[in-house]
Amino acid sequence: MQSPSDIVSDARTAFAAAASVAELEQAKARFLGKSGALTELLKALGKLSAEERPAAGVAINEAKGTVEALLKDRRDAILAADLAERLKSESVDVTLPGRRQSLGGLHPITRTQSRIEQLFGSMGFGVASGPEIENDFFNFTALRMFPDHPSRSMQDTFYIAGTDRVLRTHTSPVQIRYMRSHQPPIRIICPGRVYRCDHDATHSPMFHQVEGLWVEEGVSLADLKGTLTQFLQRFFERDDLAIRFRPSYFPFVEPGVEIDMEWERTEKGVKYLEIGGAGVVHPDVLRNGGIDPERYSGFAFGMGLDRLAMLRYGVNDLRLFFENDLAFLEQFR
Ligand code: 2NM
Repeated sequence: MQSPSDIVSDARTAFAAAASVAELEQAKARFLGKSGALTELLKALGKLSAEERPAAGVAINEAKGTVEALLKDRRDAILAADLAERLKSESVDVTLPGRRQSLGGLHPITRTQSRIEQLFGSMGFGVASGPEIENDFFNFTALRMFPDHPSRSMQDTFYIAGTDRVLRTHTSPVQIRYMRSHQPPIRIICPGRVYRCDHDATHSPMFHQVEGLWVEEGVSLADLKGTLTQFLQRFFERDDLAIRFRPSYFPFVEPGVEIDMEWERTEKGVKYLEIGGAGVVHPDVLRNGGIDPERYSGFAFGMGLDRLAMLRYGVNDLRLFFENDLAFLEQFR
């Protein structure tokens, strides 16, 4: 059996060799555990004579105290080293430059739509929306666009083969749907995506329209001109912007007009640019919307939302809006 001082010396060596708290616990068991060296010595005390026992007991207890102190010192040292290591590896260099957050922004078409909704909203118009995949009735027939109408041709419209479904070619079907679920007074605009087979600098197969509808007793072409003049002058922020109506034909209105706005003012006069169409809603169209044309009348109009955005922002190619090139879009943030 080892002497208490040999055990202390062994423990000192073993604890110093332990590299982790787990290894230290294993080393501790060899000396202080149930069958550890010091425990065995204590058990053997009973075999000593009465004279030898007190001195041996004191020596063993002193050795036990020393081993426990060595153990605590080593555990503290290992924990301190672990902490220092973690502080080193997990430290943050606060002098490094930060990561930049890039700010998103609304698409110019979205901004234009919001501005249009806000301006018409201030004149009492609500916003209505409806499906982009329409059926023949709502997109064409209800609007008096009969089977031989040219805009129904395969060259103009995206049909869904084997069905009567079409990608809506205008937002007028929203207005038909709205009339069928609401009675006058009706005052709405319908902004949204529409689809036509067309693609060049000024046409995209998907583009945006804003249509409007006001149905109430006594609504006339004069109300139409007042409303659109107000809207365009406020949209372009020019109180003197000239607006002109030219007689035109659309199957869903009678009479119908093209809406022109001032483009250039020279000595010779005003040059105009066409920006939409409008008219007094045809009695048959009101009837298709479930509204009595003997009692009510109304006007409707349609404008290209993308065209309005191009004019307002000075963009000369419509396709730029749909390419999603950030170098272009970032200019509108
Ligand atoms: C236009 C021109 C003229 C129009 C008509 C209707 C409806 F559904 F009320 F009959 N919505 N939009 C209309 C009238 C649209 O766009 C060039």
